Amino acid sequence: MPVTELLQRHPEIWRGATAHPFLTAVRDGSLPAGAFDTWLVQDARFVADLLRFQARLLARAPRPAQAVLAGGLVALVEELAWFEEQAAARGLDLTAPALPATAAYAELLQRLDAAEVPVALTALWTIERTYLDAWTTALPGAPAYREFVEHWTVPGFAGYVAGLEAAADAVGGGRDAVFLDVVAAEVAFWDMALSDAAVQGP
Ligand code: HMH
Repeated sequence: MPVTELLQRHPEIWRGATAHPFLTAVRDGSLPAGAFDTWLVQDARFVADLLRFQARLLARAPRPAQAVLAGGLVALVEELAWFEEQAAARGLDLTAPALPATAAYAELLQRLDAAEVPVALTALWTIERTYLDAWTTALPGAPAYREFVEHWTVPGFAGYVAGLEAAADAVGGGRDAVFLDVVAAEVAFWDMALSDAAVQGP
């Protein structure tokens, strides 16, 4: 099954991850700065976890998938530097501990090291396609958050997601179970940012 068929098979679950209240609040500007900051700090951790997962996946990926995975790794390293700049500009501490949803997502990625390549590639495509569609929902984004909305909606990122789709399809990806696991982790991640009382204060 082509991986994009998963989106049609699970439309409501997909909507939950890509039209989440976090994103509509990024669009209309009603998102509290504390919720955004929580997301930013936790997402920087997630990207570091993703970089490790993807590096290990590259090491065992078939030849045709290597170029897109390697290109993605370089982009993730640049993204980490970008997160560091954004955090510094906002006065955020990137060494803050992982919140439960971030830790659970890291555990999912670690479990996927033991999954066969088609499953792991389906997971990676789902991870990135979620962000492409989610931030597209937030377009054009309130001025305070616009740079972030643009980051994950530029043509280059859409092209990367298309490359991952081709790589997953070439090895017979399109597995429901891992798709659902990743989408659930994405919903939990947005939920975490909205509900982090410690950052939002009283
Ligand atoms: C939680 N999912 C999450 N963070 C990200 N940065 C992406 C996906 C895309 O890399």
